[in-house]
Amino acid sequence: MVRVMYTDLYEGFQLWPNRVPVAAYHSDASTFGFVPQRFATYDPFVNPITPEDAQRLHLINAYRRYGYLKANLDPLQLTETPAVRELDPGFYGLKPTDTDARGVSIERLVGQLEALYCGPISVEFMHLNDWQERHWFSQNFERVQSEELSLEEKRRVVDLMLRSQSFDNFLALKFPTLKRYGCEGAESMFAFFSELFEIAPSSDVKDIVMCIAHRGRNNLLVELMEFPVVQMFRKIRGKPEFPDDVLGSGDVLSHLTSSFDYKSPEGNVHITMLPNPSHLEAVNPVAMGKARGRAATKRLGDYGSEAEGSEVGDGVLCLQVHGDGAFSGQGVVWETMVLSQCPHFRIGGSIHLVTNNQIAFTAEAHIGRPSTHCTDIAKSLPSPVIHVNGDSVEDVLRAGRLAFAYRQRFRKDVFVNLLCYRRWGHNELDDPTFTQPLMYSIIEDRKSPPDLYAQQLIDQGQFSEDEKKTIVETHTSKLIEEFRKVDTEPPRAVHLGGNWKGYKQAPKEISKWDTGVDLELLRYVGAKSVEVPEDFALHHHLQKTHVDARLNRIKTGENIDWSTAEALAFGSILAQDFDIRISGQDVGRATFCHRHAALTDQMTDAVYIPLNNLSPDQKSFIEVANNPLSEEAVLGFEFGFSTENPRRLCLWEAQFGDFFNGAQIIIDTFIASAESKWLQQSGLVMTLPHGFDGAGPEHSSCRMERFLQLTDSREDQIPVDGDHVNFQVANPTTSAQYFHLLRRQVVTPWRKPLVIVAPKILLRHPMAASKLTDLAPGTTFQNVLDDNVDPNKVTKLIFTSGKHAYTIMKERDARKLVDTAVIRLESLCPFPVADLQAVFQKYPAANKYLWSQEEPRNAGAYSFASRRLEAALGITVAYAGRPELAWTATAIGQFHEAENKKIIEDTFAF
Ligand SMILES: Cc1ncc(C[n+]2csc(CCOP(=O)(O)OP(=O)(O)O)c2C)c(N)n1
Ligand SMILES: [Mg+2]
Repeated sequence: MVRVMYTDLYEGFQLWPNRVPVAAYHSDASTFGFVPQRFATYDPFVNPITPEDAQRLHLINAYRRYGYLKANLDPLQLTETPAVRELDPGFYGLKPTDTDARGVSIERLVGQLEALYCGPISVEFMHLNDWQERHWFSQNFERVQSEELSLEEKRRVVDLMLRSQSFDNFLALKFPTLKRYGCEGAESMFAFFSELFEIAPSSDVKDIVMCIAHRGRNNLLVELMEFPVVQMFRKIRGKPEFPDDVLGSGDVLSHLTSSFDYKSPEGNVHITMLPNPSHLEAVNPVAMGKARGRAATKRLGDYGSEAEGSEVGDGVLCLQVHGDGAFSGQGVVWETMVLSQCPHFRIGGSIHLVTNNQIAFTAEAHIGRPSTHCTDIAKSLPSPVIHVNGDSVEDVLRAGRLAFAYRQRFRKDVFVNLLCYRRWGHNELDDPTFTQPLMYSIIEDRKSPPDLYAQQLIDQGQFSEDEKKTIVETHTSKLIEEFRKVDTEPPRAVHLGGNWKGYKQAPKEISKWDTGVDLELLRYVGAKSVEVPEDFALHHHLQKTHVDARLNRIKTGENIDWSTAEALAFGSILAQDFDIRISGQDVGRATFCHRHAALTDQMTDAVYIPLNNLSPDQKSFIEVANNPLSEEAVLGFEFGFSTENPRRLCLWEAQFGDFFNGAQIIIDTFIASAESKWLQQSGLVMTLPHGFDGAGPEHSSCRMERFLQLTDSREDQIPVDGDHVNFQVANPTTSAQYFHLLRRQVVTPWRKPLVIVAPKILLRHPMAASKLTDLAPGTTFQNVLDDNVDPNKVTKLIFTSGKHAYTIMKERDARKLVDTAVIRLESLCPFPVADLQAVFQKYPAANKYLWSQEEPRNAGAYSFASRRLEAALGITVAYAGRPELAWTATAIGQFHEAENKKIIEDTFAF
C-alpha cells in the first residue's frame, strides 16, 4: 500500500513561531562542561496552505494529538477505547466523500490516519513546544512505519526472543522455587534493545550506559549482554559471588551487571549495565551521572570543543529502563527528569523504555497512577512519547529506531511506553489470580510474544518450524552445558578495569599521605584563583573582601581561611591533572558566600572561573555545577559521575547538612554499600554544613550520628579500622585539615566516599585559619588534633569533635585551667586508634575523661566515639552536651543560649 505522507501535504502548519532559546548562562571562555547548544537542526520545506487544506489539517492534527487514545496498544485489551469526538470528520464539517485537489477523499484520509496513528504504535508529540520538532516527529513517525524490516533483522529478533523464552523455561525447570522476574510477556523488549545497539555506532555513539530494574534483566544479561550464565547459576545456587581475596560480598540475583562491547556492522558500541539497588528508579540519576562522566573522560559533548562542533550528547547515550508502577510512583523519576536539560547535568537526552506490564506487584494501573498512560509525566519536559503494543514486535523495533533518531537530532529525552503483560505473578512464586483473576484469565489464553512472532514469520514464509526448534534446542543444550560447570567454575571479580586500571582496593590499615604542596605553586594558584581579565567588571565588594583579602593572606602566609585553603587544594589538584566537579545548590558562590569560585561580570552577567585559567596549556578543569533544587537525583548523579573515572575529584555540597536526608536512598544503597555489593568504588566527597549556632531544627545538623551508624567501623575495634571502611567521616576544624582531606581524596590509589561534617562559622573563624606552611610538603591530614598545653599538668582530658573544641578551649583559657586538655577527633571513621593512643600516652597524669559536644546526646559523635574510646584506650568517658532531643536543635534563641551555658558548666564541673 502506498501511504500518503500527510506531513508532505500539509507542511505549512505552524502553531507558534520558532523560538530559539537564548543561552545567556555562560561566557564561553572559562566554563568547563557547557557548550552552547546548536538549535534549528531541522529546517523543513514549508508549503503555504490553502483554506481547504486548513480544514483537513484540523482532522489530521486531531489524529496526531489524540490518535493514541484509541490506538490498538494493549495486547490484553483491558480497557475500552474511548470515543474521541475530535477524530470525527463531521466535527469539522467534512463528509466522507469530500475529495481534495489531489483526489484524496476524506474516507481514504481517515483510513490512513487510523492506520498511522491508531494502530499498534502511536505517539504523543503535539505538546512539544518547537514546531520543527513536531514537524520532524510526525514526518519521521510516518516514515518509520512504512519501513520494511530486512529478513536479517527479523531473524535476529525472533532468535533473541525465542532464546529469552527458552532461558525462562530452563530456569523454571531447574530452579522451580527461584524468583527470577522473567521476561515472559515482555520479550519484544529484545527488538528494542538490539535495534538500539545495532544502530548506535552509525551515529558515532560508542558508549551506552543503561539502567534497568528487575523485570527481564537476567534475560537481557544472558541473551544479549554476554553475561556468563554459569556465574548466574552459581549465584542461584548460593555460592559466593567474588573470589576470597576481594573485599566485598555481592548482591542479589536481580542486581547483576555486565559491561561489554556490542559488535554491529556499523562498528562497536560499549554497553554498560549499571548495578542497582532494589529501590526502584534510584539508579536513574546514577546512570545519567555515569553517562556524563564518560563524556567528560572522552572530552565529548559539553566537554568538547564548541569550535569543532561539539554537541551535547555526542558519543554517549543513556538508556533508562523502567517499570510502569515504579515510574509512575517514585519521586526520583521526576527529579531526574529535571536534570535532563540543565547545564552541567544534561547528557543530550536519555532514551527511556517503560516496560509497562500494566501492573505493579498486585496494583493495577488505575491504582498506581492518575494519568492515562504511565508515561504522561514526559509531557511536562516536554518530550515525545511513543506507545507501542508489545505483541507487535516489529513496531517495538521501530519505536527504538524512532526514539534514537529523535534523540540524536534534538538531544532531548524521549520515552517509549511498551504495553505488554506479565505472564506470572510479581515473581514466579506469586499466584496473581488471588488479586487479578480477570486479567490473568486473558493472559492464560494468550500465545507468548516469541511464539506469536515466530508464527507470524512462519506464516510469511520467512522462518520455519524447524528453525524455531533448532534455536530452542541449541540454546537449551548450551544452558545444560553451562549448568554442569557450576561446581567447577570459579567466581570472578569484574572491577578495576578501564579507567580504573592501576587502582586497587583500600588496605586494612590506616595510611598517611604527604598531601603538602610546594609553597611557590600554592602562592601561584592562590593569586590565580582570584585573577580576572582586565575588562571584567567584578563586584566592588568582592574586590575587597575576596580578591584583596586572599592576595593578602597568600602574601603573608597567615590566616589561610577555609575558602582559600579550598582554592589552593583545588588549584593544586588541577595542576596534578585531575579534573574537579563541585555540585550543589549555589556552589559557585556558596551558601555562606565564601567560595566565589565562579565570578559574575556586573555589566554582562558573564561567568568567569579563575581556576580554569591557571595557565594557557591547562588540561584539567573544575566544573562548577550549580544545581536545581534536588538532593536525591543530584546526589545519585554525582555518585554515578564519580564512579566513571577515579582521576577526578567529585564533591557534592548540601545547602545545609540537614538536607542530605532527601537523598537517603542514594546514601544507603549506593554511597555506603556500592563497593561491598558491586566492587564499585567512588571517591565522592559530601560536604555537609553542620554546627549548633541557633539556626533551629533544620539548619543545624547534618546528623553525623546517622552517617557514623552507617559505617562499618568496628565498635570493639577488633580488628581496628583501616582505610577499607565503607566510607570515611571527618570533622575537620582547621582550613589546613580541609585542604589535606581534599588532596588525600585524589592521591590514594583507591577511592572511598568521604563525608565531611563541614563548618559554617569556622569558614571565617580566626582559630580555624591556618598558616600557609601548614600546607607545605611534608604536612598531612591529622586524624587527631592534640592540645597545646603542658601535658604533665593535665589530669582531665576532654574529647570532642568539631567546632565545639574552640568553645571549650576558649573557656578553659578564660578560666586559666592548666589541668585540662582538649583532644579533637578529626577523623571519626576510620576511627584513629593508633593516633589516639599516641596522644593519650602523652598525658600520664590524666585520670578524668569526658566527651563534650554541642549536639544532643542522641546525636553527634558521642555514642559512636565513647564505645570506641573505651576499646582503644581502656577508659570510660563521661558526657557533657545537650540532652536527648526529638529534633536536632531548638528554634528559640534564649533556649539555645541557656543550653550552651549548661554544656560549658557541665564540661568544667566534671
Ligand atoms: C522503592 C521501592 N518500593 C517498593 C519496592 C518493592 N517492589 C519490588 S517490585 C515492585 C513492583 C514494581 O512494579 P513495576 O514498576 O510496574 O515493575 P514490574 O515488577 O511490574 O516489572 C515493588 C512494589 C521496591 N523494590 N522499591
Ligand atoms: Mg509493572
